Amino acid sequence: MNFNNKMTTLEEFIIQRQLDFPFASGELSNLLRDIGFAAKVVHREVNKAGLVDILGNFGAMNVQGEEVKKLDVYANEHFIASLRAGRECCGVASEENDDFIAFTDANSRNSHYVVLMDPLDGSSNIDVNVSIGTIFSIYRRRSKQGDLARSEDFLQRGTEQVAAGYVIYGSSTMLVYTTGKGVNGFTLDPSIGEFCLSNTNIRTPELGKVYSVNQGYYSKFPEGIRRFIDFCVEDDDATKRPWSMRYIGSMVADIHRNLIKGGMFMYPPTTDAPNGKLRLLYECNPIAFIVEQAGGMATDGYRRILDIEPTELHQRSPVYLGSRNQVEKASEFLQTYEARAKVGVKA
Ligand code: P6P
Repeated sequence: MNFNNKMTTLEEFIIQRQLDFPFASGELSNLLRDIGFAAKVVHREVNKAGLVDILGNFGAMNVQGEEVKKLDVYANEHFIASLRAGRECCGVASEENDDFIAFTDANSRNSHYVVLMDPLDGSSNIDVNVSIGTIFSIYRRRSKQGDLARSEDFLQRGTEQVAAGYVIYGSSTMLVYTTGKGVNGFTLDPSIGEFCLSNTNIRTPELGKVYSVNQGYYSKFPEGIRRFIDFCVEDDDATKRPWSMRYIGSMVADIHRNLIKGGMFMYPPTTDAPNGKLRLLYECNPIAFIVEQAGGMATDGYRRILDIEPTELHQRSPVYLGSRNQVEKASEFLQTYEARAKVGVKA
C-alpha cells in the first residue's frame, strides 16, 4: 500500500496548529474532529442518495427496510449526535431546528463552545446531483461554564467566531475551515476515510471575473444592484468585462469556486425579501469569516457582515462577498443609487 508520508490528515493538522489559538486545551481540536467525523457520515449518505432516492420512489422504505429520510434531516441528526457524543460543546443551533439545543450532560455543560450550523445547505439540489454543503460556525460560550447553554451564547457578532468552515459534497468531498490564522482545505480520501490536506493557505484573487447572483430576480433588486449587474455585463476591455455569470444555486458550491478562482457571490434584498434569503448566523457569518481570512471581503452592502449585531437565531441578511475589488464595486453602486433616490435624482 502506498502511504504518502507527506500526507497530513485533518486531525494531524489540527493538533499541529493547536498552539495557534488561545485556550489550547484540545477542546476546539476535538470539536473540529467531531465535525469532521459527522461530515464523513453525511458524505457516505450523500453519495448514495440518488440510489436511495430511486429506491425510495417505490414507497418510503429503502432496501434495508429503513425509512428513507430527507437528507437534510439525516445530516442534522448526525451532526447533532456527533457533537452531543463528543461533549466538547454545550449546545448547537441548526437551520433545521426552531430553537437551539442545550446539551444536558455534565461534560457538555462544562465545555467552552457552541456550534451553529446549516447541516445540509442546498439539499434541494441533491435530486439533480448538484454539489451541496454543510456550513458551521464555532463560538466560545458567554454563559457560565457548568450551566446550560443560553441564547446569548449563540447571538454573537461574527467577529467573535473562534472557527468556521464548510464541507462541500461535490466531485470530491472537501472540508475547508479557518480558526483566524488563514484558510485550509482538506479532501476526503474515501479509501482511508481521512480528510487530507489538499489546499494550504487558500487566498482568493483580489479581482475575479465571475459574479454569482440569481439574475431571475433582476427586476426585484434595488436600483443600485440592477445598475451593478449592468456594469458586470458591459463590454470594457480595460476592466476585463463582461464578467462571466456563474450561479449553481448551492451557496457552498458557488462560494468554493469563487474562493479558489476569484469572483463574487451576492444575495441582495428583493421587493419580496427585504433582508435577502440567507441566514446571518450559520450561512453569512461563517462564510464571511473564511472569505476575509482568504483576503476577500464580505458586506451587507453597507457594513462588514461580521460586525452585524444579531438579534434573532434565524435572521437573514443581504450578502455580497468574495474578491475585494468586485464587492467594493457592488457596495459603491448600491450606496450611490440609494443616495440619488434620497435626493430624488432620476436614474
Ligand atoms: P435562490 C439553497 O436553497 C440556498 O440556501 C443557497 O445554498 C443558495 O445560494 C440559495 O439558497 C439559492 O436561492 O433563491 O437563488 O434559489
